[in-house]
Amino acid sequence: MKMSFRHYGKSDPVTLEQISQIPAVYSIVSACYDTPPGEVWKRESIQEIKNDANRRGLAFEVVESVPVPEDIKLGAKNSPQLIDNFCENIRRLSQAGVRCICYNFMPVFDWLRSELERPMPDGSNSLAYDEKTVLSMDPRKGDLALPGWDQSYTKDQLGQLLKKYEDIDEEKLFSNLGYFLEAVIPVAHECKVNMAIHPDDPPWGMFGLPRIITNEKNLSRMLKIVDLPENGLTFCTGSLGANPDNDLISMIHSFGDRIHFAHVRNIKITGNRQFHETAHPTACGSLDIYGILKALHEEKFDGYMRPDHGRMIWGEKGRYGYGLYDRALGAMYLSGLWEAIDKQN
Ligand code: DNO
Repeated sequence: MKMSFRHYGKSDPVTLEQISQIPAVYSIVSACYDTPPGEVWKRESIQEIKNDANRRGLAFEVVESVPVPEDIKLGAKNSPQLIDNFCENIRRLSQAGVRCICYNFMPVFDWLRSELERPMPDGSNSLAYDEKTVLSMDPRKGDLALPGWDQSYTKDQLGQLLKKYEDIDEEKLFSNLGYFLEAVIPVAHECKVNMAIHPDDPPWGMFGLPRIITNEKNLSRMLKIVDLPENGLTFCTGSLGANPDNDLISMIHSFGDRIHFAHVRNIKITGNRQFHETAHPTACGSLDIYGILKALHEEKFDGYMRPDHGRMIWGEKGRYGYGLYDRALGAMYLSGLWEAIDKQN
C-alpha cells in the first residue's frame, strides 16, 4: 500500500512542504488545473507538478482526475475526438511516471452535498448530505445552490445540458461508458497505467440524471466490459458506503486486485439518504474502517490509498473536505492501522 495525499496545485492553501511533513505519505494525487476538460494536458505542466513534488521528496504517481467531458458521457458526435485526447493524456502521464488515473462517469454533477459546514458538537464542521434539501432545489429553474460542485454553468447552459440527458437512461449511459472503456483501456494497458473509476457520490441518481457506478452489480458489470487488469476501481468508502445496502467488505473481496486506488473516509448515516462526514476512525462513524483495511490487506492491496475528506478542525479555513489537519490525522490513522495489520500477518 502506498499512502498518498491529494493536492490541488498552486492554488491549494495546503503546501507541498506541509504534505511532505506528514509521516508516511509517499505520493501526491494531483492534476493539471490549467487545461479545460477534454483538452490535452501540456507536457510541461505535467512535468512541473512532478518536479515540484519530487523536490519535496514526494512522488507524483496518481492523477485525480482526468475529467471525462459531458459529450463522451452523452455519446455525442465529437466523442471519438475527445476520447483520442483522453488517450493522449494517458500516454503523456505514463511517460511522466504516473501509474494510476482516477476518473468518474457521473453526468453533470460530481460529488454532491447539501451542506459544507455542518457544525458538530465538538466545534468542528463537516460536509453533509440530506436528500430532502437536495431534492427541494430545481436545477432547471436555476435555484441550484449546491455546494461541492466544481463545474459552473450558467442557468441556460445547465438547462441545455440537462435537456441533452433526457434521452440518456442507465442502459444508454452504460453503453457510452462501454464505448469509452473499449477505446481507453487498451491504451492504458500498453502504457502500464491503471485506470480507476470513482464511484458516484452519493451512489444514486438525482434530478432525473442516471448514475451507474453505484453498487456491486454495476461495478462488476463495468469491470467485465473490458476484462484487463488496467480496467479498475477507485474504492471510495464514503461514496459507496452512503448506501447501507453496499457491503463494503464483501465488495473488496469480490473486486480484489482490480482495486487500484482506495479513498478511505468515514461517514455517519443518520437517516434514509442522510449522512454527514466524520473523522476517519471506525468509532466516529458508520463504516468499519479497520475491517475495510483488513479486507484490502487480505486481497494483497498494493495500490495507492489516500485519506479522503476531512472535517475542518482547529479553526482551519480551506477547501471544503480538503483541509490539512483532519486529512493528516486520517493519513496517520490509516497508516497506523495498516502497519498493525501487516505485522500481525
Ligand atoms: C471529491 C472527490 C471527487 C473525485 C472525482 C473523481 O472530493 O472524491 O471529486 O475526485 O469524482 O473523478
